[in-house]
Amino acid sequence: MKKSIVILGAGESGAGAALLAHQKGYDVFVSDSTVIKDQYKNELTAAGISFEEAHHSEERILQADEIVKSPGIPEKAEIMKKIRLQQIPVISEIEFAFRYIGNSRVVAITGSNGKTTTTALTYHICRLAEENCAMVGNIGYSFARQVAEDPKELYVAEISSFQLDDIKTFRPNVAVLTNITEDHLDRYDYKVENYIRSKFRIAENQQEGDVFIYNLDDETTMQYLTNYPIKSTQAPITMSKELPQGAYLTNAKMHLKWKSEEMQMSVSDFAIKGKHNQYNSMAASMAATALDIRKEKIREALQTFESLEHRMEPAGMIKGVEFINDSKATNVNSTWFALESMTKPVILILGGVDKGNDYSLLKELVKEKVKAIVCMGTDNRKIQEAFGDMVSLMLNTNNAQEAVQAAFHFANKGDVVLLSPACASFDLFKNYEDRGNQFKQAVKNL
Ligand code: UMA
Ligand code: ADP
Repeated sequence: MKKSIVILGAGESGAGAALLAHQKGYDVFVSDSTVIKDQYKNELTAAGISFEEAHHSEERILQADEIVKSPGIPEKAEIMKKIRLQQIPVISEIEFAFRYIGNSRVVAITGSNGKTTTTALTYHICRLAEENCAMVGNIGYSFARQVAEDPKELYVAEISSFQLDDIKTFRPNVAVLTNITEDHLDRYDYKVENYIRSKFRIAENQQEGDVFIYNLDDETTMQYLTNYPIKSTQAPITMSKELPQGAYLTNAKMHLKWKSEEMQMSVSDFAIKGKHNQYNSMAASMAATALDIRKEKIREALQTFESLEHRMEPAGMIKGVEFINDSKATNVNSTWFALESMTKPVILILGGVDKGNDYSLLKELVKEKVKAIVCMGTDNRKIQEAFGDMVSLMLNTNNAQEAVQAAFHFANKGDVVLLSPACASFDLFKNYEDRGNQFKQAVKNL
């Protein structure tokens, strides 16, 4: 008899998993608690996959041999509680995709910040080196869909903690942990240890011949590293000392050392700027080196990589006031790096959905660099409490147009208006892209 699999959630992840499961001969049923987007519904219909929408029919779901859970579904969802009670095996979509990759290799990149940039840069290097590769995962394109529709010899995968939560055998040849700072605590019972454990699972199934890249300068990573048994070869990155093996940066020069290979490159040749991007460039170069990609290719790729939309993206200059769109900064740490890289007085647009933020981490930089804060969210109390006594100019707004106009009003020639909200966007916007786009449009409207 065919093994029956239920896919929970019919977004990008669920639709991809359904296509792969169907192709591999499972008896597939897809269930989504809300109305499924047309794009995915059409795909499922065309493939002849049965599905339901706007509710989860418990009886049918609880008969499954195995469940593939979409990453956005929390454990506290009623249906998940019942599935756990019945002890039905649950896996994530990346685990399911991994089952069918054959001999292909995987570079998996996780961390609280810098995942997308490091993934896109690693992929850029791999493509330039003419690897047969694809970029998948949290970046927006389902790993399972790629495996079903266009399998490759190498997958460069951005992996979120949600996706790691239900892995069993997922074993990347190269794993990257960019850094760990508090994020998504709402999904981890507000216990940072749970979130940290989930991040370290990226290396859980690795073996000796695999490579684990992590940031020696990241306090949390270093504090917890020895708590987890890691069998793979470690390749740290750092800006604080020289290393016999790994990547380090001293006197504005990156050094890569791996086996008998050595490479040096001036950071002024990196296409993407800022200290955080130097870390991302080191991590991506180290990952490429671990894949045996030639240093000439790495060098060329680092020089030609274009920065990504909504991440410290230049959004215009009006009457000498510069505008920067860092809408992707959805937690305090990423806003810290954005502020750290500022060299002009800043009008900061902050706010949105707070995921348990500790704003005290920003206080020193705010005191030093920020002359006004424009709050853009439905509930701005925490921001006002945190910075009210150090920034005299503060204003509440509840849309991008108002926020940009207020920020421009506060700004003088030579200042910079920085949208780096430290919060998720769902109170006022569809997602961070929508927030960034509305910000850019509002700048154009000035
Ligand atoms: N749903 C149910 N039952 C529930 C709750 C939700 O059926 O109880 C349904 C929803 O109605 C919806 C579907 O589940 O139709 C959505 O699933 P999802 O939220 O997992 O979203 P996908 O479209 O499958 O996208 C997911 C990732 N989303 C999340 O982790 C929230 C995407 O990352 C990823 O690109 C995609 O898989 C492919 O791998 C997005 C993201 O926001 C970009 N990630 C977070 C982040 O980066 O901070 C982790
Ligand atoms: P992620 O995919 O993990 O959210 P991104 O590469 O999209 O990360 O970057 C999101 C934001 O985080 C950027 O706009 C930038 O402000 C900040 N950021 C990027 N890389 C790092 C890093 N290595 N350390 C800290 N912050 C970073």
